[in-house]
Amino acid sequence: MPANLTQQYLKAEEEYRRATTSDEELACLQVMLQEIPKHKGTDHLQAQLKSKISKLKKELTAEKSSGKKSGRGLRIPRQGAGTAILLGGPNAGKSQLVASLTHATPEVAPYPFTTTVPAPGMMPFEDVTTQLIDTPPITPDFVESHMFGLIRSADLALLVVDLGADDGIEQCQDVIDRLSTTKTRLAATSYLSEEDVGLSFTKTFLVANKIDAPDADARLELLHELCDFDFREFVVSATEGTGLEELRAAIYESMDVVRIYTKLPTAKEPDRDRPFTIRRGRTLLELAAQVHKDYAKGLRFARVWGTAVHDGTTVKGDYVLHDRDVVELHL
Ligand SMILES: Nc1nc2c(ncn2[C@@H]2O[C@H](COP(=O)(O)OP(=O)(O)O)[C@@H](O)[C@H]2O)c(=O)[nH]1
Ligand SMILES: [Mg+2]
Repeated sequence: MPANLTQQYLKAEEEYRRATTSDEELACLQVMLQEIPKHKGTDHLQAQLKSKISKLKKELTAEKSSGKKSGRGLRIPRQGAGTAILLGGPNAGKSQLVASLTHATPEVAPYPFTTTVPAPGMMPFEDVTTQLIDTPPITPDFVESHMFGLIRSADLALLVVDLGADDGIEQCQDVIDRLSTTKTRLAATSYLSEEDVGLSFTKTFLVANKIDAPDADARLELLHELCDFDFREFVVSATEGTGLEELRAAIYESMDVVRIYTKLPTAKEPDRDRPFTIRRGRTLLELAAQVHKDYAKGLRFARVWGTAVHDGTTVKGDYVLHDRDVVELHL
């Protein structure tokens, strides 16, 4: 990591990874280029940023003149606190997991390739929801090109291993191997490569599924012997529900957001039903912009009730929000 990267740079980098449109990507890269400290040590990174920007600009111009979107493929709009994408070989239980964790009803079947297109579902946790994306299997010879964009922009990947079949471990290793030949890879935490801004790593949990199946324990032991993953591991049964509540909480925590309840100055109580979620460490100004695009400009101050301040404290735009803050915006 080059020294002295500013907060703005790091924030733009994080948003670049999570961008779901070319316009968003371009805007983030431009901030990164503007914010990067200009010295010898960052020459390489500066050059990379410039070339990415000019490539994206060309793509966008081509898109505009041809009137059709480039081949970036499928984009699924973000919803809820964040996005986790399920990955794995055929029959690992990805669709069953999405069904068990959400109210979605994907097709679950005892034969491979039942899921043909990525499909989102919303997973509730306490009073918020997180988006889960069910996907077709990744195999050594095939992965849909639109999967890469989805994996890069996800906050978390769930790599599902089938403990119910002897080839489950191999199929899981195949997913890692297939991705390791591309610029979209899995890791214990999310980050962009220092040497190559195009090389992106998505935070991953290993989800060992079907622990209820005969010989599943032995396969789990074998998995530990054969693979030296550093992913956090969850052992579950999607059909029986074993381990799912721990997984659900960990998925939500990985989104790294805080919940904010907004309240009108005239109201006695905040809206407790649907909190806003915003990345941990972000400020009041960013919340205002999320509530309404005009609010960030018009914000004068806010009053906050929460754990970090005395009840009703008056704060400015730079106030860092805390989980479960009640915020009254004054415009
Ligand atoms: N025993 C057992 N079977 C499961 C479990 N989860 C999924 N399955 C079965 O595995 C098969 C494939 O599941 P599916 O969700 O379609 O797999 P996908 O291809 O990864 O989406 C189905 O027959 C499921 O009923 C589980 O936890 N335990
Ligand atoms: Mg499926």
